[in-house]
Amino acid sequence: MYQSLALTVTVLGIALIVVVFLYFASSAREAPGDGPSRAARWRNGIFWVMLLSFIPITVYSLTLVPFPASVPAGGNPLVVDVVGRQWSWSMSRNRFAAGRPIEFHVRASDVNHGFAIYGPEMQVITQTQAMPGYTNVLRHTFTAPGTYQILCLEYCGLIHHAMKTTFTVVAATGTQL
Ligand SMILES: [Cu+2]
Repeated sequence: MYQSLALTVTVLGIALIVVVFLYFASSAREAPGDGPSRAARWRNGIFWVMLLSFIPITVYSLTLVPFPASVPAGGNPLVVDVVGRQWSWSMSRNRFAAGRPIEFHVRASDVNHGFAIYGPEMQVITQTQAMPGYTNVLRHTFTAPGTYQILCLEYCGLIHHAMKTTFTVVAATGTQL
């Protein structure tokens, strides 16, 4: 949902820039008259519209920070160690039960990598950086069984595109995986 929202905002923003550019390009040869030109009045108007609309958007988006952890308080997460290297991932396990909170402890042994989990429909579910000398903790609770993929989101060398692995999420049963 946030991906399509970001896409919509980006496309609308680009369209706005194009419209404004075309307007000023077409009116650039107007003879200067008394007082501010039409272009200047438009520029001032757009400035105030942007300023007054971005202030409430900024205030609203700041109320969402910090984002709540995706593991409910008091949960008992399963810790999974993940190490990225040129050009593979190693995970301490690759089979999880749906509904069980997972805590990925992600690091790298050589250069920076991007640890991204893709769902069965190849959409990014969650991601973090895999860095040498630092462990990032990524919490996620899988709800749907299926085969998930881990791809590298940060160009890290010649065979970056092949840096992937898979893991399986099975339906929750009585026995915890
Ligand atoms: Cu990589």
